[in-house]
Amino acid sequence: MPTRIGAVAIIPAKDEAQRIAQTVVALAGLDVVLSVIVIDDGSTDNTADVAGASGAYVMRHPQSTGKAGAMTTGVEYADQLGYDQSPVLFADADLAATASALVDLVRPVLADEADLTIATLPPQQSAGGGSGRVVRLGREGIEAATGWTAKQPLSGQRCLNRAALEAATPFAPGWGVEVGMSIDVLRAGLRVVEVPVDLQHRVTGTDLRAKLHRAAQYRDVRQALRRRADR
Ligand SMILES: Nc1nc2c(ncn2[C@@H]2O[C@H](COP(=O)(O)OP(=O)(O)O)[C@@H](O)[C@H]2O)c(=O)[nH]1
Ligand SMILES: [Mg+2]
Repeated sequence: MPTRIGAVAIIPAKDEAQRIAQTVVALAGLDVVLSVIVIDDGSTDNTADVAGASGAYVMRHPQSTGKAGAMTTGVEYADQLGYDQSPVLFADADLAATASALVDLVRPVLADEADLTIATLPPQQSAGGGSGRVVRLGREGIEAATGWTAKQPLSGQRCLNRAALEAATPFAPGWGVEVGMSIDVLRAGLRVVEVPVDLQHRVTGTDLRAKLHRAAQYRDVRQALRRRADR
């Protein structure tokens, strides 16, 4: 059982061997992080080994189950480790050393000033290639469902207390998890707060892989919204 007050960090990761070590070490070094869990979701590189060697608890899916699937496994693993009452911090694997800034996301939840905090990122050092189509879909969908306008509706950097986690599960599949989570937690009447956090991640470019990523995001966000329509 945890003796300190803090959150358990959960990182869904696929093919992140280049960055996962720095991300794990940055999070593990925070006073407000009790433990770091990495769910390797069917990587074809050695993400799992690197994460384990960096001090994380690691669980590996032999096949990819999507981001939400990895997050669900992460929560189950946290519960098994005895963190079943602790807030949860979800962090993307590609934040590298900047992940240490996530302390700013955890503090308001520990202080009971918010039930769900969501990091908004500053302008990124490398330019992105997206048109913002998925961002708009997510923002407008959350707004239609709840009246709340998200600055960065797709941000995966989120800290939830147990009331918010209860409201947010089961997660919307795949890349719909963030938009579904915001709607479900708001509809439960809980406090959702966006917090600017000084983070840098790998910006998705304009190549075919990036376009496929955005297409998959669009499909999953739309599905999350459809399943929450008229409720
Ligand atoms: N579980 C799971 N996670 C993934 C998959 N693809 C990417 N990720 C992770 O999801 C997070 C966000 O992915 P990223 O490529 O940074 O997306 P972006 O920030 O939206 O451009 C990172 O931690 C990735 O390692 C996948 O197929 N399954
Ligand atoms: Mg990213």
